[in-house]
Amino acid sequence: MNQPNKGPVDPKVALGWLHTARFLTTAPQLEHLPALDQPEIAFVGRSNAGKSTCINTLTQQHRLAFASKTPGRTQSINLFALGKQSLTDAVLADLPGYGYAAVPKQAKLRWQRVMANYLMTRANLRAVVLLCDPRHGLTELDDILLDVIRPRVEKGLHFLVLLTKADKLNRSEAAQALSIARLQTGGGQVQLFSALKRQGIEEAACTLWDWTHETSTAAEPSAPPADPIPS
Ligand SMILES: Nc1nc2c(ncn2[C@@H]2O[C@H](COP(=O)(O)OP(=O)(O)OP(=O)(O)O)[C@@H](O)[C@H]2O)c(=O)[nH]1
Ligand SMILES: [Mg+2]
Repeated sequence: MNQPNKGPVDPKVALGWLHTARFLTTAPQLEHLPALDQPEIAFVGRSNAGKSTCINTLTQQHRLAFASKTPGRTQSINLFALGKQSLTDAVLADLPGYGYAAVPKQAKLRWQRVMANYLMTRANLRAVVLLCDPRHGLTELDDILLDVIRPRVEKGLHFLVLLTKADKLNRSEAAQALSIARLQTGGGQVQLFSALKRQGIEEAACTLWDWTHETSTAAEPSAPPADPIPS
């Protein structure tokens, strides 16, 4: 997949690259995650927002990530390797969702600490994709997440909000959801996405490709100095 770093990437190239995704590892705790050199893209968001479905849609694989009607399906950090012929050039991370009411308080707090630590300290983290069901909008927990990553975004961490399940919105609701999310993220990159109607897939695929195939002159987000929160 040697695409020169000039001009926008052909969506077919980006989708072909994403289709190479394969399971790498799963880790219930941060310390179980392998240290990797390849750029990593984390999919985060409230429980049931559609993170796992989004990964399956972008990689054009039905059962790569576990998706389910039952919120809280993803319980560990799952990593998927990308790149042709087993030459990994990027990694996708599917994270458990937050905000699921039925989870006991202690487990919620534990997971919030694990995720905050992951987002603050994961050295190879290149980008964060925040998935948000626009019928609920960005919630308080999403705002906390935005606060956690803000210092790294200022240092070059890429960030995209995907408004999922866009098939459930009519045209004017979609336009309104887009402008609200843009306001809430301070003019950040936001787009609509629907796994069901296959909307926004090429756009998102090209963004992911661009993030991980930057020219060497592009600013590389450096590992942050942040100390982990004690668990
Ligand atoms: N209508 C519609 N439903 C979707 C879409 N994407 C996901 N869903 C549904 O939303 C539910 C949750 O999807 P998941 O992908 O498991 O959500 P998740 O964010 O990974 O959830 P957790 O792992 O619990 O955090 C499933 O029933 C999906 O079929 C979409 O684009 N449109
Ligand atoms: Mg999931």
